[in-house]
Amino acid sequence: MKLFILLVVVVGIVAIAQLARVYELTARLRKTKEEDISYADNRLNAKLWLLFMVLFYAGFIALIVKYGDYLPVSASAHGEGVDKLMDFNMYIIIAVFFVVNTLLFVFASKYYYRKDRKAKFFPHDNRLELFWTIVPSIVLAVIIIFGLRTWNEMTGEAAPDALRVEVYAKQFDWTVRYPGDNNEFGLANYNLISTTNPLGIVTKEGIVESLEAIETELATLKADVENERGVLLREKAEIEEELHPSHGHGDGHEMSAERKAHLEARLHEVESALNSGNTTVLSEEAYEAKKDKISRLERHIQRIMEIEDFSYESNLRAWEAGTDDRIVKGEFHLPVRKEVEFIFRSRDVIHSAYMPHFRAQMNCVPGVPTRFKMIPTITTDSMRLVMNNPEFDYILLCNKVCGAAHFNMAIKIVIDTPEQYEAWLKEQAEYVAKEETAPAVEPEAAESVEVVVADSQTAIVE
Ligand SMILES: [Cu+2]
Repeated sequence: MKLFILLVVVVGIVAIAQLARVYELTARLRKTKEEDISYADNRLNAKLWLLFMVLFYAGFIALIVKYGDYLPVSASAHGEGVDKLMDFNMYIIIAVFFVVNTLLFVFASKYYYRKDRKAKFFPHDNRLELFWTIVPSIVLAVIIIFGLRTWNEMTGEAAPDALRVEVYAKQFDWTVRYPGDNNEFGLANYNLISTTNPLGIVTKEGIVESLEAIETELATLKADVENERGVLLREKAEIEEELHPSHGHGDGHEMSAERKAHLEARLHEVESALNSGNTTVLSEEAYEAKKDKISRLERHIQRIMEIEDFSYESNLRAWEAGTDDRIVKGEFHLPVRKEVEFIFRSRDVIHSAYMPHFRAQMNCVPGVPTRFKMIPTITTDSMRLVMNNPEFDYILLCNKVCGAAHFNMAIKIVIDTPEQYEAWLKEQAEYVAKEETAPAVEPEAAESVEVVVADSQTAIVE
């Protein structure tokens, strides 16, 4: 079938080329120049112009009928406002589209070239200028005011009893955090991000654990660097040279007893390290890389200590707030008809949380939490009935091209009745309790998750 279409297209192009050639030849026979266009030609083109306008409009209307309703009914309270805004804009755009195109085609058709007619010279008209300045200004002002009002409804202050939910983006998945019984999120700090603490929640236990992990790594690295054979041998040679100069210095400068004792002690250390059998042999690059890693880890420790320094007492409450946070992956639930305030964070690059059924989208920016509020109005079960699709699920997608697996960055949203929601929430483990058990990761996803976490850890240490 594809081959057939291709064949038709090729034959068509050949036919048009041949027709053009025939036309050229007949023109030469008739002794007219190619660029001389006859009255009949012009009139034909004028008519075709109108015909094209009709076909163009017919195609446009057909597409609107077929694809105009591309989103299902809005499932959030503000969604109606967004849809109205969208429709209002579309009506204006479509009206302008018809007016402008009709003028374009009809004028081009009506005023085709005729020898006996001269164009009117019409350089300026104040009334016209006023008209096409004032009318668009008013229309744009209305669109902007209407838009701002809808925007403010979505981003305004949430009610004090609103449910707060944190949506955390990273390459390439979503993590959702619920504040727990105190309705207060625990502090988070990127220096504490690890496999067991993907959001970097600050707790005393977490800080101790992170510091221990870094110290262990640091100890291994330091041992490797300190026992490098080549470096030790060089140091030994240097000390020996200083203690027993092979060429007399001749400046009569005597070494102090203190310095001598220090050098001898160090020489002893170096020799016993060399004889210990624990020496390492590293290339210059590997040696430098390890030293580099040591200084990065030391800086990391420094940064973690700074969290602790950061008015420990006043933050103790916030630290404790984190212990009952609930962290979920794969899907998250929200109660119907309850105001939800979303807080968005990102670990690595800009992502965008897009919830098409709720007519909501917000960028997730590293270092800058963003937010908006919404009220879901239709439960997943009801929406399945509305859509006549028992498989239907709400979804939150990444809508910023954020990297190789961007296409796969989605999380299911389940809108529950308040009772279902409470029951679900109870099943979700609290953060500190969860820490003791292995992190819940689906077996088939485990490998990729681990790779991502390892990557981001290096990124953080760097
Ligand atoms: Cu993304």
